[in-house]
Amino acid sequence: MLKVYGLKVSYFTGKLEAYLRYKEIPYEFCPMTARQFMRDIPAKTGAMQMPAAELPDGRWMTDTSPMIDWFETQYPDPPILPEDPGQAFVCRLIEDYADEWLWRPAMHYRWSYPLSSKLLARQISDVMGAEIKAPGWLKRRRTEQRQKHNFVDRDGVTPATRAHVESSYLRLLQILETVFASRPFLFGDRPTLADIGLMGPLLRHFSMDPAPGVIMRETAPGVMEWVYRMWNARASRMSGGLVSGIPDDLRPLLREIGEAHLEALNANAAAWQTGQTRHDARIQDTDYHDIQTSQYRVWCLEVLQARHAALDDLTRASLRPLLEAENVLEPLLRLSGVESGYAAGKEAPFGRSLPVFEDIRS
Ligand SMILES: N[C@@H](CCC(=O)N[C@@H](CS)C(=O)NCC(=O)O)C(=O)O
Repeated sequence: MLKVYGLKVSYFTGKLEAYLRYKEIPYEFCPMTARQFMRDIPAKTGAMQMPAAELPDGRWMTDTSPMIDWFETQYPDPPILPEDPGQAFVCRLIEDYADEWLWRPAMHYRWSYPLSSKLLARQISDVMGAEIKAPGWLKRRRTEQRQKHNFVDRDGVTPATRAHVESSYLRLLQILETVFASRPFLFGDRPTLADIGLMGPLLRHFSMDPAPGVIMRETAPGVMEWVYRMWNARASRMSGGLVSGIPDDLRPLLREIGEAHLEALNANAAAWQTGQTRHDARIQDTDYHDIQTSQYRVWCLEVLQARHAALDDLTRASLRPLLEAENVLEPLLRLSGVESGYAAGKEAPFGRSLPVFEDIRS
């Protein structure tokens, strides 16, 4: 059987599990130990990251976006991407925003608030550190320090940016609360890749962690309901269809993707092109400083541009007014010649994968 190595509190493990459960692809969940995370998994996949999966034929995979694309080739029915290529492209934008942009508020809410960080440090170190011979309090303290240092302090979250980081989450809740008041999933009566992508941050962090969880329960119960509806969704029990086109209530989400996520991808890619390992970014009038430049995220922009270029002329033309009006098209196409140099990118999810951040300090 397929084996999935990860943690029950992990962002990307949650995204992959939501997908496998929905598609009813059987798998065995294997809690990841520190030794596997730091030694065995990087040796198999090239990246110290979770989840990683081992196929029954012995091949290893990592990186949820190409993994899901590969699973779709093996289990095509029902497809997770809408048949309408315009909707499918918007799903890709939402997945990328969920994977890369929402990471910062998710990590901030988890590791900046002691209410969350004490609980999560215990949950993580109890599983990952089970084999490490050290006092529990020390393992928990090191977990808390490592995560806050790498994913909050070194990711541009400061007293000056904190309000903006949090406003991203609060805006998303408002947008989605409106969407789920009128239909069960983002594009209609059944899930698509957009729902799966959002499960990473919304299931494993925002709904489950104490600090953002209480905000979701109190201000966006419809989103909380969607989280568990998605977790319980099974393709064989779904009969509904999708809406046609891009519903108007998704426009504010597209605007957020254009103004926040694509701006961040552009600042990162521009820094990559000029060889800066850390960079600044101005996002929705907030100045972020000293963010780690990520080769992986250059690849994200390269892939989104390539997907947009690969759309048929009619679809590209019909999406254009919407993408222009919501400030998506200009930042999507701003940089030409985006080249991540991710040599094994075409082999993903197999081959040597790239982690999102390469400079992680323990
Ligand atoms: N692009 C990867 C990202 C995976 C990822 O970043 N996973 C996080 C945990 S949810 C991780 O392992 N981060 C490295 C670390 O914590 O050191 C994917 O989609 O699977």
